[in-house]
Amino acid sequence: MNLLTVLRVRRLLPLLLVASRLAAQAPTAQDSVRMASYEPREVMIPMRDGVRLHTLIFTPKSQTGDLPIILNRTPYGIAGARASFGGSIAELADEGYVFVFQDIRGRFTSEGQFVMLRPPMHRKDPKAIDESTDTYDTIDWLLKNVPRNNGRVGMLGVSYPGWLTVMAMLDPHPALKAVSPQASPASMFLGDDFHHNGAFRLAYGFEYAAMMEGGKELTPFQFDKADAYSWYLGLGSLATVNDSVFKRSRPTWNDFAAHPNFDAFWQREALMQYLDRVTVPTLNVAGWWDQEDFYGPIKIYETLEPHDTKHLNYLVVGPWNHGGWRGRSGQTLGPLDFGSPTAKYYREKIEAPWFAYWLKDKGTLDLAEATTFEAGANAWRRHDAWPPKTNVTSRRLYFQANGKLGFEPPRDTGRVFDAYVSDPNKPVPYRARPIKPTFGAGSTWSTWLVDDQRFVQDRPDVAAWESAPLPEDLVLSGDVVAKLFAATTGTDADWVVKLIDVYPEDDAKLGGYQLMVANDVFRGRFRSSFEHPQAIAPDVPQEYTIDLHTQSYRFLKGHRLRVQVQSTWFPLIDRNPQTFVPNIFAAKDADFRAATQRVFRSKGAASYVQLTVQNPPLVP
Ligand code: PG9
Repeated sequence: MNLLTVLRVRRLLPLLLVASRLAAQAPTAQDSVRMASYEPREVMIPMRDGVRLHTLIFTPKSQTGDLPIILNRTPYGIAGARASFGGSIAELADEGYVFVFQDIRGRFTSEGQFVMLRPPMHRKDPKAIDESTDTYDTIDWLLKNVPRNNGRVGMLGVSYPGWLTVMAMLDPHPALKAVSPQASPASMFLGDDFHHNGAFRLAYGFEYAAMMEGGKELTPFQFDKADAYSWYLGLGSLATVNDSVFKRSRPTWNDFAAHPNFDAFWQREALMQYLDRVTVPTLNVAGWWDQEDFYGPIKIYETLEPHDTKHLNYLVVGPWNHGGWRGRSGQTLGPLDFGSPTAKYYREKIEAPWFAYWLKDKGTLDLAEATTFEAGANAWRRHDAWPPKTNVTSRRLYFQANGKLGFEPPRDTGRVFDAYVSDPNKPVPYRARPIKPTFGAGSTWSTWLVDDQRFVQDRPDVAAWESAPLPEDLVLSGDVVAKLFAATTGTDADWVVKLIDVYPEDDAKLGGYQLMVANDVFRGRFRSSFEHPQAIAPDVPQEYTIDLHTQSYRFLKGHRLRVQVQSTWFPLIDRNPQTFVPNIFAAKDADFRAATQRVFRSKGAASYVQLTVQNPPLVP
């Protein structure tokens, strides 16, 4: 593929790389001036094992004194890096740094072999190479070979580049003085791109492996159907994928199929075990509606926190989708308007001063431990801990009779439940059909989390409970957890829980809109252990705890709260056959069977969503 084609494909990829995010937006005159004010130099930097990595070094044409270096490493290609000066890193570019962009091992024109999320090995084997040692070697080379650097390096990246930033901070080069891992995954089995609570994220996992391991360039998978839902359903059992599509050409797919449980493969990949100290000032960044990696950045912050004796670990969460803070304004997301350009605010008021403080000794650091954007109130909040420890109360939102939802615990006794039939051969779509491909031309994947959930409200295989209109604002500020007492007539089941804000019918813009505020899926076979799945005893109610993560969100007076429960979410999540088989990737078509799901709501078996509510709510 020639360079022009590569650039075109890359422009079409949604939200992958700092540079490609920018390339989608037409540069303003000011952007063009900024882009032209940096001079690129292309080098191959040698690593300790002789492999050379393709790197672009941009220096300001009018550099006057020594400058710090800001490093971005990526698997997505650096050819379009210059465009990022126009927008996604404009505020940093105005501050003045030497910017370095690098293709990691085996990607584009870098030498060596690419390994998906190459596990850190250097602590066990001092001779091993990994992304941590590659970053170390790169920094060492830059300090010696970039004229007029001030000896300090900062690093940032979104998603895979965010994960690479975490790798850099594990055992950092002494010159690494500040890092910002943004939307970095932390565990691909427990909560990020590839699985959530053991449920396989089919569309993302399949299309990502197809694109990343189809050669060095990024080529989105070509569907021969307009509706990806129909295409994925037409595959039947995933056992056919290698024969009919990949022909064993995608190592990452083969790993999915060979490791259906949280075994040594996924355990080695999970970051938490490596985060045993805060080595560098760390600015963790996440988006409330991140469709790819929300578990990761929160988990990384939380895992580092007990080690943060010097107060160097910070958190920022805004009203963004995956990488939305690198988009030009961040005032809107899908139909939502947050009343101010939140992404610009973050870059100007938080990120740029943060790096200038640590890398240039500029200014003072006026950053709260955690800064969150409270959607609904549309205001930034400063916290001295996240989740907040003070002024919050835990409240249970119970599933009640006649589809009602409320804070009063159920009084009914006996076998009281709501039921639906879940058929994996007719799964509930995760968004309105036709569903477009995840990557490539026309993709709308990046905003699916803010889709109106009314499109499934009348389906018989989606159960729902809804509150009366709120008499006053209700502010979530912290953790959200669902507790389900549920039974299936099958021997395995998925449980999807969505917490929804229902706008009043007379809302001028979004009348009746059903906005997801928190959600997740839990694969029932893993209820006792992610390592050792077990069949579910048919018809026996079990208690499921489903982490719906954390939120800072104001349900406004007059809005209603709604909870939806369903057992398929396709093709976001692969189909659970609902018949226990050792490995779902090897299931037979005949294993996929309809089952009746019962969600209990009695005094002794109450199902509810536990909210952390701010008390009293701050004035908006
Ligand atoms: N969410 C993407 C990803 C990160 C790490 C591994 C696989 C995928 C990304 O946007 O980079």
